[in-house]
Amino acid sequence: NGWLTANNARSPLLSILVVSTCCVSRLHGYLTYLALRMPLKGTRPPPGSPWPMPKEWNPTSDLVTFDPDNFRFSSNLMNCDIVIQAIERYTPILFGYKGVKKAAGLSPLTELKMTISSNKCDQYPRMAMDESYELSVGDTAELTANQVWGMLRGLETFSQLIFYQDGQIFMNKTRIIDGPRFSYRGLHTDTARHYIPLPILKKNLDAMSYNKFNVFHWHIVDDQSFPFVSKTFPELSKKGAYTNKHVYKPEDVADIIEYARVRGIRVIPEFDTPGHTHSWGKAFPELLTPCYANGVPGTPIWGKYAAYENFDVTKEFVYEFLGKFFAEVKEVFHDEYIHMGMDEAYYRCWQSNPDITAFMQERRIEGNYSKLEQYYAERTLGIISDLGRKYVIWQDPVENGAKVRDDTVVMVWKGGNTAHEDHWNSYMEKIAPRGYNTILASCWYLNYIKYPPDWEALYTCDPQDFNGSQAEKDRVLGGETCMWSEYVDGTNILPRYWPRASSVAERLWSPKIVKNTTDAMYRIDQQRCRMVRRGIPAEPILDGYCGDYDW
Ligand code: CP6
Repeated sequence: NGWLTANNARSPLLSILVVSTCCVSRLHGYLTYLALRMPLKGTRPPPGSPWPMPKEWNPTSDLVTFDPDNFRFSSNLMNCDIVIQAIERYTPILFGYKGVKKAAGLSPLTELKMTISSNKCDQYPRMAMDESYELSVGDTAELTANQVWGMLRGLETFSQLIFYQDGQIFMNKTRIIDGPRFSYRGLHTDTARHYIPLPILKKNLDAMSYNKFNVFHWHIVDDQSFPFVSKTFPELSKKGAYTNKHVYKPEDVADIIEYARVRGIRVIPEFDTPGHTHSWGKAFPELLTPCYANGVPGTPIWGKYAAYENFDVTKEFVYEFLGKFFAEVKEVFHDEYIHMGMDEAYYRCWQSNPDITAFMQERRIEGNYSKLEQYYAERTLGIISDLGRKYVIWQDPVENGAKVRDDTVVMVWKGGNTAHEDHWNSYMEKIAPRGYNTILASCWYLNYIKYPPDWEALYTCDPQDFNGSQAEKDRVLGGETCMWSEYVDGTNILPRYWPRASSVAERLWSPKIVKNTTDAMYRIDQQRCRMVRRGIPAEPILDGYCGDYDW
C-alpha cells in the first residue's frame, strides 16, 4: 500500500512537535495516527477513509470482507428503538448495492458486536450526551460506546470504512478511538425566505448524520414568512405563511424531530424576535411597532427595512403573547435549548417612534437603545427560564453592551474570515471575556458561493483561533454552519450544503491538529462520493469521477 509507505517516511521533526503538544499516555496513538493521517502531497488516502477524521485511526494493510447474506449486528440493547432503527438504516448502506459480494479468498466477518455500557436506551440527544466510541475490526468486529449516541457515531464510521472494488466488499482491519472535539456541531436552515419541503429537510438530516453533526438549528420563521403552524395562534401561519401549503404542521414538526432524534441530532427552533418579525404582524399587527418618517407612523424610513418589523417591546401585550406562544413551543420541541434570535433590532425605527421614546424616558434609559434590548432580553429570557428551558441568542445585544442572563449561550455571526475585512475573531474577543458560552457561526456561511470552491476556507477556520484566555476558549461550545435561504429552496439547497458543510463537520469533530488540506481534499472527495452513493446530491469539489461507486 503506497499510501502507508509514503506516510511512514514522514519527517521525524513533525513527530517531535506532536510529542510536545500532547500528553504521554496518548503518545502512541497520536503518533501512529499522525503518521498514517497525513499523506505526502498528491498521495491519496486509501478507499474507506473516514470523514470526519477520528481521534485515533490505525488502519493496517490486512483486509477483511463481508458476506451480505451472512452478517448480523448484535447489541446488548436490541430492544432500544435507536439501536434497531440504526441497524435498519445501515444494513442497506453497507450491502444494498446491486451485485456487491464477498471478496474471494478472504474469510468474511459475520457480526458487528455493539456494546452500550450504560445499558440505557436514552430518548433524546442533548448537549451533554456522550458521543465517544471505540471500534475494532480484526478477526472479529466490535463497537463499544458509553451511550447509544456513541454507538450511532461509531456505526457511521464503521459504514465508512467499507469499500468496494470490482463489486467485492473490503475493509481494512483497524482500531479506532474516537469522540468529538466540540459538543455543539450545528447546521442552520432558514425556512422563511424560502420554504424547504419536508423530504429535503430529512435528506439534509441524513447528510448531517453522515458527517456527525448533532444540532439542527431551525430558523423557522422570519420577516418574509411564518410557516410554523401554532395551535395556540393558528392565524400566525394562516396569514403569515406564503400559502397554506408552505407550512410546517404539528405532525410535520414532530416528524422532523423524530427523524433527527433517532440519528442523534437535536432540533433547536429559532423564533427570532424582537427584529425580523414582520410576518408575525400579518396576524397580530399590535405586536409590532411602527417606524415614523416625517411624523407619519407606518412609513419605511431606511434602506431595506419595512415600516413594521420590530416588536413593540414596551407593550405588556407582547410579553403575554410570548408567554403563551413559548408555552406551546416548549411542548412541541424537546431540546433543552430554544434559540431566541435577538439579532438586528432596528434602533433607527425605535428612535423614530415617540411611544418608545416616552417609555425610555420614564425608565431613565433615554437614548440608550442597548438598555432597551437588555430590558427585552431580561423579560423574554425570563419567560423561557420559567418554562424550564435554556436559551441561545445571536451576538447583537451583548455586542451592544446589554447585560443578559449569565447562562445565555451567545452565537457569534458577524465578521468575515480574511485579513482584509472586519474579522470574526474581533467579535469573539469582544464577547468571550464577558463570560458567556459561545458558538461561532461567522466563518461558515454556505449561502455565499465561490469559484473555485471555498471548502478549504471553511475547513481552516478554527473557532478557538482568537486572542483569549484558555477559559474563554474552553467556553466555545462549538460552531455552526448557516444557510440563509434568500437564494435557495428545495431545488438547490442540498448541493449548496454538501460537501461544503462537511468541512465544518471535520473542524468541529476532529482534533485541532487535523488540518492538512491536501489530505482533507482527497478524503472530502471520497466523502462526497459516499454521500452521492447514499442519495445526497452533493456537488463535486475536484475533477474526476466517483470511481468505485459508479453502479
Ligand atoms: N436573517 C436573520 C439574516 C441574518 C441574520 N438574521 C444575516 C444577515 C447578514 C448576514 C448573515 C445573516 N439574513 N434573521 C443575522 C443573524 Cl451576512
